[in-house]
Amino acid sequence: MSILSLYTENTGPLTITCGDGGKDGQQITPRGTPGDDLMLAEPEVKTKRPPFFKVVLLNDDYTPMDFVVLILKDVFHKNHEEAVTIMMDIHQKGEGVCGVYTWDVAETKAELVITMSRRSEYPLQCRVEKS
Ligand code: TYC
Repeated sequence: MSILSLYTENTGPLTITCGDGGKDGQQITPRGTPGDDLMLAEPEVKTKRPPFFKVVLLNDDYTPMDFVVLILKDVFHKNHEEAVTIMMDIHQKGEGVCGVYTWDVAETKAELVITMSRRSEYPLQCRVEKS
């Protein structure tokens, strides 16, 4: 049994044991450079995209339009035109998506909407749903 040391591009030195080809206990260091035939195939690394969540604002009869526009600008970083368009969409259709984020960001923005609304004594509601 011999030891063969190889270098992989990303993970650096890699030592594998071989059934033959070298005296027992002898270290074989190939002269290979990354990219040639001596390179070992990298183990397949499975990456997963994080799940995304929509923050949905709901219409009601009491929250002033200006306040919803302010929320859309301050919390969701919309410009004035986008904020007015989204607010009118929610006003007409009953609800609308303000943005899509990872869980922590979506949850924080939804909490901020509720905190700001209650402080101003408006009943504005929002929910977070899987995208
Ligand atoms: N319907 C509200 C009004 O007429 C405005 C409004 C828009 C409220 C969007 C909530 O999410 C909302 N004052």
